[in-house]
Amino acid sequence: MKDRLARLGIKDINSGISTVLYHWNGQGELIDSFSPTNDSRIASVNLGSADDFEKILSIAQSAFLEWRTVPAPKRGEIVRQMGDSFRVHKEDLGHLVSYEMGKSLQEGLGEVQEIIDICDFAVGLSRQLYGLTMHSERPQHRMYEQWHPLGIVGIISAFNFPVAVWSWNAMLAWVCGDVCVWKPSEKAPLSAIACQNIIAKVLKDNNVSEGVSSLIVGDRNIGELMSKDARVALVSATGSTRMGKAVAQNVAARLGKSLLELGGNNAIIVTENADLKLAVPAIVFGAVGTAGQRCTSTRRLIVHNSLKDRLVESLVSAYGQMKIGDPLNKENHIGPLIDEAAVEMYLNAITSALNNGGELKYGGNLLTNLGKCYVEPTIIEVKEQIEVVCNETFAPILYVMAYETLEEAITLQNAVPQGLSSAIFTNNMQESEWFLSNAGSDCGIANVNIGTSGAEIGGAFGGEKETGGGRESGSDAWKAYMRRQTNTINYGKSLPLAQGIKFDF
Ligand code: UN1
Repeated sequence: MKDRLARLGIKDINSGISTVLYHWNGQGELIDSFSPTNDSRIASVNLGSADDFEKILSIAQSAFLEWRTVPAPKRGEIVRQMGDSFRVHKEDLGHLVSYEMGKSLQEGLGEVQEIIDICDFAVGLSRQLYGLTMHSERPQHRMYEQWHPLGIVGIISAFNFPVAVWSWNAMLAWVCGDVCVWKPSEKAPLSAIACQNIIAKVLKDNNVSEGVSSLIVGDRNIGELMSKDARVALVSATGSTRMGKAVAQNVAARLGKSLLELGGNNAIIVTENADLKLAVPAIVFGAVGTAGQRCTSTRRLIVHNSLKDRLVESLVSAYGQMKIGDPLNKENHIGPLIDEAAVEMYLNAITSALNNGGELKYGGNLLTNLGKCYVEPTIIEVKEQIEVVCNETFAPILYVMAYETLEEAITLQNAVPQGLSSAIFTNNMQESEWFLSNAGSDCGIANVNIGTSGAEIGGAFGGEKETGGGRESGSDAWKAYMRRQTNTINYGKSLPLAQGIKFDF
């Protein structure tokens, strides 16, 4: 891993790695980045301080003045080079993500692939930042709209996707002409530093100011500074609902823009018309993938009464075949949770479910022989949607509930505060159309015969209610990173006023 870190520009791992830009070292305290895979310290990093934040913001501000004037397709060309560089570093960065965060190597590499894909998407987008034209009601007038860059985009990212979700924001923001200040999770700072190193080299090779991409590793104080600072035009935050509410309130108090991608509590409905050969692997992948630490992880299974016992039996048998252990070993499907605090939340949730009528069907134990953060994926059957089921616990716990009518199933699916992802397994067209209709799922993502996780970058990603309402990544999510300007041009010799108003002077 040392060689990989060195190739990603992460050296001096004992003396403290600078976590702000390259002119100075972070002035905040030194923190350690631990690998949950084997409980060992990987490196120490200097947190950025409030002073560092101030310096970064002024560099970002001046970088923006130049960057916004670079034609969008030329900005796209630089993002294209970034994508190429991520291709070169895919193996090393994928390994680091897996080692620092604990997800399986395949998932670590998959995350880097998402960066590469969003780069490609952004390159095409750089020639498609379209505005509409409208017909003016006034003669010899032309009316159209155009999209301009916003300014500084602050990105707050979470530990579970330490690099991909940043890239969804940053790559779009850059082709849109914005500059980015990134505060990654303190639980995975090295993956972020590696990305910043890759980006910085591409910017330098193109003589672009490094202020286009700034990184500051910091705690919630830096997040608070960012959300309260009127120079940060857009704060895009991914993480817990609690964090998102704090960010949203600070940003709203100054009437800034925020884009929130917060908690999910995603359900799969399995109807009596489902093909279980599709449903079982989708449920297993959704519930145990990334050890249940995706925003889109499947946390609830709502299954028709007639199938419940059979499905639970199949799941228990599939869970029994899952290999848990060092995520860097390709044989293993499930790695550890991020830290001991996460393990505690896993245990608390299970205790709460069992104390409130839940019945343990699989798992529930710590795997201390593997390390401090390894847990068994767990299945708990509940009779009704008790409180713990309505909360998002970032752990591989699947709650199973039975239903009788589809109406009941959809009501259960929607009866949680979060609204990110959802799925139905059915081969019945009426059931799937109902689920996708305005009276169906209330989530930002609704799938048929596909699980809740594993969203592609081409679609707009995000959800409703406590998930925060923001949309990132594909489709027209780019509009959140730009400001719309409506332009009316009079090429005539008179000044007809709108709404037929006339002055008689
Ligand atoms: C997240 O967990 O924050 O849907 C993002 C997925 C991923 C994105 C998850 N592509 O699984």
